[in-house]
Amino acid sequence: MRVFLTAVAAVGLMSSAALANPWFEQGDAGDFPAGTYQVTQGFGPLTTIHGATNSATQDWVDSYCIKITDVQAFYATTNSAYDSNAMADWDTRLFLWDLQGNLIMANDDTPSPWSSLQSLLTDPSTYPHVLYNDPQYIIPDECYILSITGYSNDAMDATNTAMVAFGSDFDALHGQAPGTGPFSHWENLGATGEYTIALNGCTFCVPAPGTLALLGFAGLVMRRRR
Ligand SMILES: [Ca+2]
Ligand SMILES: [Ca+2]
Ligand SMILES: [Ca+2]
Repeated sequence: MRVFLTAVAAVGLMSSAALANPWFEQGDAGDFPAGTYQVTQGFGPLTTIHGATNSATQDWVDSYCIKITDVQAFYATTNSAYDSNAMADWDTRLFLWDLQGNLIMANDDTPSPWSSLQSLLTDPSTYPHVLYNDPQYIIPDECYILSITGYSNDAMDATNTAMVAFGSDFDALHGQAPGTGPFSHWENLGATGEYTIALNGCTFCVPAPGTLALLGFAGLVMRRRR
């Protein structure tokens, strides 16, 4: 009986973990591409990323590796009106990159009806304006880099030209502006603060070893029960 209860407890733990799995910034996440990015580790849906940027420590950007599992359902937002799990009381920007540093999409401010200075990356049909974006670029079950920074920090090419023309429409979903070169560095200025990015259609970049051990343990216990 004790073995059976242990198995039930282990499965119950996995179920609750699958419902909502946060990632908490470990130390300071790198800024990509000049620094590294932080590799999220865990099991099940990745639903929130909690962290902070801080101008006092020159921490202008935090970048995380995530895996997008459901392209249609995918979103990342700091706007609590869009997802009540999101949090940021400052003017955020979100960027999504592939691992080679090619820009997938970027947004500064959430469009109507959730209008706010916080940001939203999701299906292009959500936006009244999509500028230079190719929504076919996300490949299911591939890893991408999600960067959070603040207005008016820009991603720059090697000639110090902003890769995204946010000023042409802050509420739009943007791709890379025509005529700009590959991602080189950040401008490194602007708003910073604490944040919770709410996510959907994502999982962790790599499965956490501890979680795999738990799965193995549960399987062992259930086999012994038979
Ligand atoms: Ca940070
Ligand atoms: Ca950082
Ligand atoms: Ca903004």
